[in-house]
Amino acid sequence: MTPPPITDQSGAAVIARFLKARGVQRVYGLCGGHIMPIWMRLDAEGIRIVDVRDERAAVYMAHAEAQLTGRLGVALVTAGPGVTNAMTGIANAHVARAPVLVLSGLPPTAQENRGALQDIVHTDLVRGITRYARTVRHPDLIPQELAEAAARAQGIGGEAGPVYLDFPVDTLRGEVCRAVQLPEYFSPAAALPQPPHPTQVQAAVELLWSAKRPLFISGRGAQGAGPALSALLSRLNAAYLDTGESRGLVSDDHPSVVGAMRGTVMGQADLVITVGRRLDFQLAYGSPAVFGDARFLRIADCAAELRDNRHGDLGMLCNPALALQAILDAAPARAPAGDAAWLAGLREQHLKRSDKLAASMREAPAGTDGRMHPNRVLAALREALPADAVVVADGGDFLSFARVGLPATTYLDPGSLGCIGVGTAFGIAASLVYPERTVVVATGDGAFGFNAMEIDTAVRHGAPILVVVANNGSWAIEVRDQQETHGKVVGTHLQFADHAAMARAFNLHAERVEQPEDLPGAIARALQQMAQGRPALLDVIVTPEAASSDAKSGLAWVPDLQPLGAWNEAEQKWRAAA
Ligand SMILES: Cc1ncc(C[n+]2csc(CCOP(=O)(O)OP(=O)(O)O)c2C)c(N)n1
Repeated sequence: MTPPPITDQSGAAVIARFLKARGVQRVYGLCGGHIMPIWMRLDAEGIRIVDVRDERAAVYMAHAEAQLTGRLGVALVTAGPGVTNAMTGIANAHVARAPVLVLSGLPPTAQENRGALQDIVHTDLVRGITRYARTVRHPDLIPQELAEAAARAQGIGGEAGPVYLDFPVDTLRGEVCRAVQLPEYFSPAAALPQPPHPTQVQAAVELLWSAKRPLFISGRGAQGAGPALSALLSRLNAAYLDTGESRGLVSDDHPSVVGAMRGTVMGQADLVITVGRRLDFQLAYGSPAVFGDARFLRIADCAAELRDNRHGDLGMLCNPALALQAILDAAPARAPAGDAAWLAGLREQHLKRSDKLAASMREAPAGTDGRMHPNRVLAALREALPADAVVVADGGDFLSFARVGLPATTYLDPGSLGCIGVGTAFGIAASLVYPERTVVVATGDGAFGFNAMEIDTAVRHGAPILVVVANNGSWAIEVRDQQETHGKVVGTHLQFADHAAMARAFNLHAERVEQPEDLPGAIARALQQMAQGRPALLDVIVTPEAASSDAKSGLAWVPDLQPLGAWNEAEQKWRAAA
């Protein structure tokens, strides 16, 4: 008996047409019977299927694409283990508030709850980590459910984030009534402009122009606000800190950029302005123990970035780019109130520290084991990479070194879920989104292992990324925590495995590097191969003895009140004093 055909009016065909109409160019997925109708219809519509080796990677890639482009990222995973494998990726997109649509299948309705192959209630599993999670049991509901899911993912009427839909196979094969295929479901939903309220703009102007030491901190929600933010920083003599969520938004050359003085400026500011940024663990939860009696101005388009931990003196629920522009327009003639000498002093120290770091990285000493310092790898990459290279950082200690040591205008990392293992998948998506740019994935050997198999996807899909594995034969940041906190090392050593041999097995250009002087040549050869469209991997042996700032700050041992040791102590004192 042959299965029924997947017609032009089938549920699967309508899903593919919907995605095409919404401008989706790529769907990341791993095949299976329960989603085959959608898979084949995507191909028929000319949507590129990027077939991966683990569903988790498919969602990571959709997430990276969404974060890089601001558009919907789409992953297609099969029923049962396809969905459970995808869940870490969905959780990561949830925490990152990335607009990702995850699609899956289910056994046919007539077999529901009878012990069918891969029969499990997916929506129960993903509900807590999605903005919308539904099973679509009738073909006629498909257009409106897709439109609703896409709108929720993009934060229209709520907070952006992942959404999930699945379809019993008979729904995919069944025909969708033409009458319900309304054009309005297929045309992209217009995001609301969300302008700020004029009264709040005026209040913000008063706050901003009364501050002597204003500090702006940007995050995810600041996308598109770069020009207005840069102009406002100059108008106010304000200091600026970026975060991993918004690297590249303000040029490193801007006199307000003081990233190397993070701790100092957080303690000195008298007004902190968050632009689309949560006051999460990376910002000491906005605690007065760290920020003193600074006032807060929160500007965001969603609740999570508006009043998490601190409501502040003013919270503006609106589009942050529009808010900053409105503030600029409302105060055309005012001289800056910000203390120019304060800012200039911070900037000078920032530049000094940054130069000192760059110089020390080039000469960082080897460990007592004779193996090179991870900063030597980063210094060599700094020399060789073009200015517009996309950097993906991943790992424990190595992520921490790379975050500060490898400047980039476009940057991705595991984010505040601490979701290590995203590196290769994020890199592949970045390379597909920006085929003309160099993409480098700087990863620890532990982090690389999670989705190492995706190097195969990179080769098959012509994503010429450079994966640099900092191979220290361990989960080093955890080793150090065990040594220092518990006096014993257990279950945290890996092999100094030959990742280059593994990569060659999948047809990458690959080399192992053990001496710092061999790095420039190896990187140059890798870049040459990448220019021919071939991904490359460098397996660089580094010492596990180099302690990163994250290791020294106490992040690894998870203090009780604050994420870092010093902040924890400050918080204890502050609470005790009350
Ligand atoms: C999925 C996941 N598992 C475990 C952890 C805990 N963890 C954080 S950093 C780290 C070590 C990473 O090791 P590696 O990538 O080799 O980098 P290194 O510290 O050696 O530079 C671990 C296990 C995590 N954050 N995420």
